[in-house]
Amino acid sequence: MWNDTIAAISTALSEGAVSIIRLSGKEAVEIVNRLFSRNLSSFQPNTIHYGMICDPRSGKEVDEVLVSLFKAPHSFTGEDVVEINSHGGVFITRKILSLCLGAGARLARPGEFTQRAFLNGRIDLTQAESVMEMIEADSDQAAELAVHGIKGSVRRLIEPLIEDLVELIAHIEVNIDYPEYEDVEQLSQEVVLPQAENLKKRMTEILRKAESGRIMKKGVKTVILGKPNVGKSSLLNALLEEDKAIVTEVAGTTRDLVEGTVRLENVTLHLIDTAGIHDTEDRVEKIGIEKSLKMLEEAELILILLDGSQPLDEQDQALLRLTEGRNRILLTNKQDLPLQFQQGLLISAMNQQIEPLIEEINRRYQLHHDTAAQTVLGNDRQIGLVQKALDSMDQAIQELQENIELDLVTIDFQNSYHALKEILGETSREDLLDAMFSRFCLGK
Ligand SMILES: Nc1nc2c(ncn2[C@@H]2O[C@H](COP(=O)(O)OP(=O)(O)OP(=O)(O)O)[C@@H](O)[C@H]2O)c(=O)[nH]1
Ligand SMILES: [Mg+2]
Repeated sequence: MWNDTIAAISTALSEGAVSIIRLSGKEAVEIVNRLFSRNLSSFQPNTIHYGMICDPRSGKEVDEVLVSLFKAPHSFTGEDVVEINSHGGVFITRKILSLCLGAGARLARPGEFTQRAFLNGRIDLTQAESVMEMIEADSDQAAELAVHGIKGSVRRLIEPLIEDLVELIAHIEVNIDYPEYEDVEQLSQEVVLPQAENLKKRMTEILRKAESGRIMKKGVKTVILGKPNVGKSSLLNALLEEDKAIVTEVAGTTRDLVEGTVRLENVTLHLIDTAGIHDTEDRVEKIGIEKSLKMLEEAELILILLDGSQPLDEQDQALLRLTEGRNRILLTNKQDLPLQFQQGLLISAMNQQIEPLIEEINRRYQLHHDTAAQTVLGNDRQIGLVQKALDSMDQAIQELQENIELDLVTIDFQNSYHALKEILGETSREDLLDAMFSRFCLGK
């Protein structure tokens, strides 16, 4: 518990119908009592009271307000919380806050209410993160993910894994510490291996869904690649349905990267049109080509454009080799002209005939799109920690297969366990010890 009582304006600082000034801490009630026309101490918790805020120094009435009262531990932060609903002017809201500060409160740091809620055990770390994500949500999907997170969906996902791991680790440790104890089954590598594999499978599945969720949230970095004049900028414009990039019949028109974002049915693409890749002595073009190749490294989807009206040449072949094995779509452009060959899908960028490409992209991301709806893990921190837990589990599995002693393998189980606990913001060994001493009745 903290000794100081914090205060802050909880609503956006702009003109509106109402503003909320929130206080949390031991003295929240006392501080507001110094400003409020009524005595909150005599009221029941979870009640709202009408009255006036007065400046204690001048005695003047400042605003007509509604004050909500919450008592520890049944409040957002787990402490006494008082919320003053004032009229929504910027001046008046600031004035009431400054009166609260003058009466003994300290200005809260950003996120401090949520931090106290976490430190007081009202919410776990994933719920605190979800509060932040809800505030930042910019789509239905992001908001839905956040609201489930606030209600503890990440805990419900991770906790069963933690429990099974605790059980396993405790069992191994009891075997090691009390080899003579007969009531507890003596574990062997063969018995433990399937359990470890089962845990690995569950973690992998969680990560697979999270990856889909991440792709859906962030969009896909998509690079349009091809030699000069094949129609890359025309394709960008067709996808964006606007004339964003300059198109001319001159080879080497695009010298720098041109970007745009398009939302298709199943995925959002962050498109990058690049300088046509070929050998050139032109200094500006050369820099553009270097940028194109750099973008290629980071690309998550590559659209390779070929000019169907010209024979496939060595430059095209070089690009095909360069992108071998990547997530790419081959496109033969200028299908309106007599075709010399066809590779991949036929389109005409100039005439906006790109349906086959759009269909293919939607098809490719269909699964991610559907899976994303089941995603629970919201952010990179959580995903990184599940990955860490999985890496340790992989290590453990490898050791089990090599028949390494369980007292060594268990170190990897513990690492895996700690990573999962960290997701929830808990790092103590306490529940491991609890499990050891309570689940196994050792009579000691
Ligand atoms: N007939 C036909 N011409 C096209 C098509 N797509 C693009 N073009 C033409 O091809 C020429 C080059 O198009 P751009 O889109 O500038 O090609 P680019 O690949 O961006 O070229 P650089 O930026 O120079 O690398 C222009 O004259 C376009 O009008 C198409 O589908 N059919
Ligand atoms: Mg171009």
